[in-house]
Amino acid sequence: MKYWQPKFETMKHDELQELQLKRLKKTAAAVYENVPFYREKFDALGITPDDVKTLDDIKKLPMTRKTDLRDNYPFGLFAVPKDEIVRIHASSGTSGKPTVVGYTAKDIETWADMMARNFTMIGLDASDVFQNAVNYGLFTGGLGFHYGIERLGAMAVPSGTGNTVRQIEMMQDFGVTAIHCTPSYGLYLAETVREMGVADKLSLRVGCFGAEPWSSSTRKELEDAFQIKAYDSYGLSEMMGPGIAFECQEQDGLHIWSDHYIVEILDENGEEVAEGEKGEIVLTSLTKEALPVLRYRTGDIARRLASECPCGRTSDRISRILGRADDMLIVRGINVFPSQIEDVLVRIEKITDQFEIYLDRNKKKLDEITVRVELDEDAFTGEIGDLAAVKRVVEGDLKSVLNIRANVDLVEKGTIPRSTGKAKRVFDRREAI
Ligand code: DLL
Repeated sequence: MKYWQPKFETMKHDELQELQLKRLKKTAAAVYENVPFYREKFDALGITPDDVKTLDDIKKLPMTRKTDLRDNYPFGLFAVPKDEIVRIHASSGTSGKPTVVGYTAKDIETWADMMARNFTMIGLDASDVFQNAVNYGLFTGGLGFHYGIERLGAMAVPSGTGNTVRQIEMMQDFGVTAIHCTPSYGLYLAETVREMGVADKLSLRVGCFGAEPWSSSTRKELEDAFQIKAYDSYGLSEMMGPGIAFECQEQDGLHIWSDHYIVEILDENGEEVAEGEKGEIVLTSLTKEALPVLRYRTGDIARRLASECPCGRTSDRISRILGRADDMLIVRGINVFPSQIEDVLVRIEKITDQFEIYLDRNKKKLDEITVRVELDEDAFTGEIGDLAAVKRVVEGDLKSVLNIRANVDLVEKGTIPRSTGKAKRVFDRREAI
């Protein structure tokens, strides 16, 4: 089967727009009626839901930020009575209270179908055995994927995270054909598969990776290590969780499901960027019942791609996530994205794929960036000269991409903690001095 919900996946552009407008009007009315936060925002802007007459009128609507969910913790933005909520999830974030998100029974259905769409799109069906190696808790990646796997009719292996050797044994014993995990955990699994020498005993053909940024070099690394096709999966709790945007077999950008979300790509001032330019993804949910969200500023940076795709789906499309508005490091005035550093390191032989970035301020009050990388076991010859040579290669490659000098701290393999979920890569110690 090629499509899970062909009616929506291949809907003609004008019909899709008509559907979006109908659903946008309904969502605007629902939040105005049921969520005091939005009613106050509408009142302050002097608008009512009746002002939404065309899709372009979305620009009149208020934006929503993560802080708005925090300020209304835990259930303040829910648009239905608590009795109708059948599940909550939460994203931990780095500081303060988590953001809590809620789902009605219908929301869970919508989400499962959206996931099943994605799986069908990457060639999976009921015959597949799907290992879901992410945290099954408040994190949306666990149950979000799980319900989609069951909806598709495939066999779910809810392995969760941790015990990496056991994970790999499960892959062998159960004949696992598809896996989902974070890309950083994927790299760690790949490393362990190599150490166990069982790469040829696996039946994997497909991997879904997401929940954190990753580069095309990491894709190649994962595809080579497991002999799979690796697909990018994007999502965020506030919009449901994973599944809202996914790569198809073209592996050239993500389909973002336009019958469920409206995408805007905006600049810092909240204006639409010029066609094809990078900007912040701003999303409006069109079908969410429990927690409808207008113009959510995701903080994720991407480009809009042309919606035509050889796979036949007509949804909007976006590039992979190119960075985060708030993840950009400014070192001596130069913008540095952790993803650029990852991209350089993954391509260098003799070091592992693990890394950490430290930012410090030296005695002259200048910023220093130090990248800690691990030497591969095979590359350790015992000769100081060889170590110095590896270090020079890493320093040189980083300099040519970042345009600033980065110190390289070469450490023994296994020194950097392996993460099973979202990896913490950046340690900014500049405030400490
Ligand atoms: O990470 C949902 C998810 C689970 C997505 C499993 C994919 C797979 P949150 O915990 O709310 O939700 O974090 C959302 O993670 O705003 C991005 O910054 C980042 N992120 C998610 N997917 C990707 C991706 C889940 N494919 C935040 N590439 C988002 C880059 C991603 N960043």
